[in-house]
Amino acid sequence: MRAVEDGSDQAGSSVAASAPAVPLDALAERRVPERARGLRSAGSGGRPKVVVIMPAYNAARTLEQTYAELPKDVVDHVIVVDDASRDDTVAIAEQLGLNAVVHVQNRGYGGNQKTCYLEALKAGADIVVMLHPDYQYDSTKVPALIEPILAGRADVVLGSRFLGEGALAGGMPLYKFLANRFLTRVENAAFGIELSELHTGLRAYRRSVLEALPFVVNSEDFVFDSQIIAQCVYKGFRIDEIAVPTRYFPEASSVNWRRSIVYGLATLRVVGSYLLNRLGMRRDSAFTDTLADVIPAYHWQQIDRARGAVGEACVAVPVSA
Ligand SMILES: Nc1nc2c(ncn2[C@@H]2O[C@H](COP(=O)(O)OP(=O)(O)O)[C@@H](O)[C@H]2O)c(=O)[nH]1
Ligand SMILES: [Mg+2]
Repeated sequence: MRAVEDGSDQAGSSVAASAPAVPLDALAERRVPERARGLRSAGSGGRPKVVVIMPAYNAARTLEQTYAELPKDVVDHVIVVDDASRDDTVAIAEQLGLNAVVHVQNRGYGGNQKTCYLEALKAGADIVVMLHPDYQYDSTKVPALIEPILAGRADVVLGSRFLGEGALAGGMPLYKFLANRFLTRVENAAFGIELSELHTGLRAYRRSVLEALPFVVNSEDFVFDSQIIAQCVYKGFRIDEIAVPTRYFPEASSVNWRRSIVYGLATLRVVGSYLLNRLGMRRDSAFTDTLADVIPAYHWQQIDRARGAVGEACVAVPVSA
């Protein structure tokens, strides 16, 4: 277990001291993935390394069950980031033998994901799967979730609660159902995509997607999820989806209607900002920067070195927005 103060990994200074220096012009380079390319072997058994990250907050009662159902044969590593929970989330993670990173202060769901992705990249992930540890999503679907990335057909895959059996059947409250449908429709129209759900807590990202996005400048709150989708679309990454059953029960949902409204309005603002940037009326660095542009060289070196050891190739080419 390690403690981090601000989402930035404080551990491993001795490792960094021995790290090879990265040329400054390489840091400034815009890194864009060679999308059509498949992934090189890196995980166990000669396949890409799959790292599951769980942004946890008061997940003690559901973490074990969520982890138990994860197909271990396709998952190489699990990282739990605890956002200063008030329950035994960290103790449970340790009992399960999971790599736990613990914030010293509560930062919020977006802040939690920032730590999750930085840790996963430093751990050498080729594919990063975000899974909420609240047992809401069927984690047995992870192999199907990563398949489009492995096959080279997609860069991001979302586990949709609106395909298949449907979210209402799984117990999603009607107001969340309607709000989700409305927001997804607005986003689809603005982004020029056709997906059934953009607000899911089960997602898979190709490594190079996370490297290409300045996600650490995003919100510390729930709207992080909408921002990262808008950034993916802006940079031309291909987003696919699969059906994932959902389960609603008290521990699986802490977001009440008031926070949902804040989230909805913030998402509409993200859509507006995307459109202004797309139409050339504004130029926000949140859409144009890469991860290397916004994090200290200390952290980028660790990420860069982890990819150099295992990951897919990145080539310096103009962004196709
Ligand atoms: N870091 C952090 N995570 C939170 C907070 N509140 C909820 N979460 C996490 O955010 C995720 C989504 O929240 P949840 O209440 O399940 O939303 P819903 O299922 O969409 O209604 C869950 O994994 C929670 O653990 C918070 O204040 N901080
Ligand atoms: Mg939930």
